[in-house]
Amino acid sequence: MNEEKVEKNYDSSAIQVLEGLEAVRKRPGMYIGTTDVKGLHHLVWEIVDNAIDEALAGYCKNIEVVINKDNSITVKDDGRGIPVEVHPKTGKSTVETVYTVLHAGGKFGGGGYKVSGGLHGVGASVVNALSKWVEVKVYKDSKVNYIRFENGGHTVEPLKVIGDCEPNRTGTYVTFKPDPEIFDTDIYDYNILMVRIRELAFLNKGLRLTLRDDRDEKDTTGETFLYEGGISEYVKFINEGKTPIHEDIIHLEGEENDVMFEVALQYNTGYNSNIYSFVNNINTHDGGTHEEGVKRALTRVINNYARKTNMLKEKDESLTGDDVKEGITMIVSCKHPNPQFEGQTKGRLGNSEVRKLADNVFAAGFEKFLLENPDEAKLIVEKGMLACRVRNAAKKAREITRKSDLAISNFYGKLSDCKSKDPKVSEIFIVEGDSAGGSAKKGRDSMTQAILPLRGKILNVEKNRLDRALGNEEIRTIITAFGTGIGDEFNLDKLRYDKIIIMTDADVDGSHIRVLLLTLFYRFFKPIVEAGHVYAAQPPLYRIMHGKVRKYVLNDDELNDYLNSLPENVRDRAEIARMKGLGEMDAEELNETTMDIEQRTLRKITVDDCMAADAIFEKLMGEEVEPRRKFIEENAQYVQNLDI
Ligand code: 0RA
Repeated sequence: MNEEKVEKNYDSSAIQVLEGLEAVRKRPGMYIGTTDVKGLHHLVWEIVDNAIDEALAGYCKNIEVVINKDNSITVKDDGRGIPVEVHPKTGKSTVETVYTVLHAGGKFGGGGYKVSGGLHGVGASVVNALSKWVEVKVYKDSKVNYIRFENGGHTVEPLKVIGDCEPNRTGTYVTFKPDPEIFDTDIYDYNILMVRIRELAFLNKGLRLTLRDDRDEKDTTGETFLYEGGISEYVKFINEGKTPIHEDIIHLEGEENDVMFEVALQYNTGYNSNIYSFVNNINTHDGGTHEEGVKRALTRVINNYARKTNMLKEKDESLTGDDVKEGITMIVSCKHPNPQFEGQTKGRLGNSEVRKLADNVFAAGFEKFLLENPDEAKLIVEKGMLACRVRNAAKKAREITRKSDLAISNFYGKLSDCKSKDPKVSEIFIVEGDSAGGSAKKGRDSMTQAILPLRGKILNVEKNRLDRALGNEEIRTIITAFGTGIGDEFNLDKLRYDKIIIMTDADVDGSHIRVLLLTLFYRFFKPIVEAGHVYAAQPPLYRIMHGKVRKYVLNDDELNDYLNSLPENVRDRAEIARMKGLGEMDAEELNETTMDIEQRTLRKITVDDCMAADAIFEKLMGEEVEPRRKFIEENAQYVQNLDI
C-alpha cells in the first residue's frame, strides 16, 4: 500500500487498509506459505514471535499459549502491552494499526530490537486478515483495553477501556480463531505447538513458556518450559540416550555490534552429527556464516591442538571438517538486528561479519577448554583421528574393489548362493573353514540359505592394516556378496540378504575371524549392523546322549539344567561330549543345532559389539608379534564373549 496517501488522508487509508488485508485473504500463500496444517500453526508463531520480541527487548518474562475448546488460540504475555494511544500516521490506536495495516508491526511497533519473526515475518495484521475473529486485550496503566475484529480484520469494536487492573500489571492477550474458509483444517495439533514452544524455550534462556490444551479436560496446568541453561540444555536434551565422551557441555558466547552469538556442543560416542543453527530463533536449515565460522574454528583448533600435543605427527594428514564432526551435537544460535537470509528457501545466513564473530568466539573458548581438560581433549582428538583413518581406508577399499572388478566365476566358485533372489527371505552364513563350509552346504536349506566359507588365510589379516585387508580376496567376496557397495556408493536397499550370520568356532582362531568381520562391518557396513541384519550363530558347546536321545546345549548352565532334569539313573549313564568345533558336526547335526530356522538361536550383533571388536583389532594390528599373541590369549575370553 501507498503510505504517502495514508499520511494525508485517513478516510482513504481505511479503504486501503481493508484492501491490504483483502489481498492477504486472496493470496494467503504469499504471506504464510500454505493454508494446510502448517499454515494454520504459522498463525500462532506470528503472534508468539511478537511476544518473544518483547521478551528479547527485556520486558517480558512469561508467555502462555492456550488452545481453547473451539480451536481458537490465546497468546498471553506479560510485556509492556502494545501501545494504545492514537497513532499519528493512521489516526487510530496503535493496537488497531498494528492489527490492520500490513507490514505495520516493525514500523509502528516502536522500532527497537526486533529479532524474531517467521520466515515471512508479516505479523499480526496477516493473522487478523486470515481469522474469523480476533480479540486483543492490553493491560497497562491500571486499565484493561479491548478491541475486536471480525471476518478478516474488520474492526467491530474499536479500542475501549473495559475495566481496571492492578497498577503493576502489564501485558498483551491475543485470541484468534482461524477462518475455516481459508484453511484446509481448523484443528490445532498439540504436539506441533509443544515441540516449537519447547525449542523457543531452549533458544531463549530464562523465558518461561507455557502451553495448555483446554480441549483436554485432564490438562489443567499446561506444560511449562523454562531453561536457565538455554542451548546447553538443548544439547543435553538431544544427547539423552546417547553416551557423551565428556561430561560438561561446552557453551560459548560473544557479542559485537548488537549481534549476539552463542554455541553449545558435546561429543557422544556415536558417529552421526547433530548440528542445528538458528538466527533470531529461526532454524537456518542450510547453515550460513554463523555455522561456517564455528566449523572452521573447530577444525583448526582441534588440528592445532593435536599437532601441539604430538597426537598428530608431522607425517600425518590434518583432520577434515567431516572428521571432527563425527559424534558431535551442536546448537549454534545468533541474534541479529539485520539478518540477510539467502538461498532458494532463505535458509542460509549471509551476513559475512558473523563468520568472523563466530570463529573468534568459538576458537578462543574451545582452545581454552581443550587446554584445561586434557583427558577430554584426547578423546575428542582420537575420535577425529579414527574418523580420518576410516575415511582413508574406505577410499582405498573403493579403489581396490573397483580396480579388481572381481571375476564373477571366481566369486560364484566360493559363494554357494541361495536359489531365492528375495532379500527378505534370504540369509548368508559366513563360515570359518572349508570343512565346516562343506557341512553347512550340505545341511542348509538351499532355497533361502547361502554359504560363504572363509579359508585360513584370512587369519593373517592382523599383520595388515585394514585397508590392505580389503585387498584380501575373501573380504572382497563378502563385499560383492552383500551387493550394497561401499563408502559413498553404499546403498542399504541393495543388500541381498536379510540376515548375515557369522558362524565361527569359539576358539582363538574363531575369535580372530569374528573380530575381523565385526571390524569390517563397523567400518564399512555400519548401516547394515544398525538395521539389525548381522547375527552370530550359536553352535552348541555340549552334546548329551542317552538311549536314543541326542541333546545339544549352548553352555554350562544349560548343560546343568538339562542334566538336573533327567532321572538319576539316566543322568548317570548320559554321555557328555564337549563339541570342539563346527567341523566336528556332520551336515545333519549342524543343520539341527545351528542353522535350522525353527531350532537355532541367533544372537543379534549390535554396533557396540562392533566397536569393541574394532578396539581389539587396533591392538591386534600392532607390529610386534609377542604382545599380540599375549593380548589374544589374555583376551580370548572377552573376545569369545562377543559371540555368546
Ligand atoms: C512497542 C512498544 C511497546 C510495546 C510493544 C511494542 C509491544 C508489542 C507487543 C506485541 C505483543 N506483545 C507486545 N508487547 C509489547 C512499549 C509501549 C510502552 O512503553 O508503553
